[in-house]
Amino acid sequence: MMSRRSLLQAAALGTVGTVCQAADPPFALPKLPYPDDALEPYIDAQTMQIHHDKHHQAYVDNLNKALSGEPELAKLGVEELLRRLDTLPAAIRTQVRNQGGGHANHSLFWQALAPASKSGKPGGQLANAISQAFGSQEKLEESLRTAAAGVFGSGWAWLCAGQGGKLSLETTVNQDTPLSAGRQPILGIDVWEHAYYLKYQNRRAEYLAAFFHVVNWSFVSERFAKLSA
Ligand code: MN3
Repeated sequence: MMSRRSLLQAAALGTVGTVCQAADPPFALPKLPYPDDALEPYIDAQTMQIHHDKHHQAYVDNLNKALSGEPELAKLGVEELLRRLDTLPAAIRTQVRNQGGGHANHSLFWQALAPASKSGKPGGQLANAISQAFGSQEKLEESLRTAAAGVFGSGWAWLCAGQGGKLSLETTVNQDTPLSAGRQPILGIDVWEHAYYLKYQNRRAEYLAAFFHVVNWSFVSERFAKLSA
């Protein structure tokens, strides 16, 4: 470790080039785990491109802007910020709720999708929990579709893992997340029109039927197992 004095001397000599380099913003857009067109024909490439590269990027940029004066809070990470939404400074709370919610919700959304050939089935613990809570995978999907179809305006339908590995369904409006209510989402269905309008226009039910062809059940199963451990 250089002393402050020798650091200043080194800087003066031009040997420390990184002293004044601006830090990277705390939040970054995650890469899609598959190509834009991997979910065709169920979710089209153009929708994926705009949804990820434009919409999700905007949530990340706006969250970074909102947290630019709060480096200590930014270090907590987006999920922890959303869990403690009620305790955040009023000046940033709404932006964390909307932009941070958008960032966290979409980060989970991409991971919980996969090309139809790799969609698979719920495994192990999750398969058991589904038959206990819903009777069958078909009934779970039907309940999720019904919940998602019933969201008025923009929002999400969620499958959540609760205490003792219990499953529950819920819906949220805008970019609200179950995290802020102390629950842990393992699969989310985005029912904002930007998620489906190019291909399905007003036919949300068709999008919802297509959605279940491209769920990454091995990801959702692993997430559930980790959270229930
Ligand atoms: Mn979206």
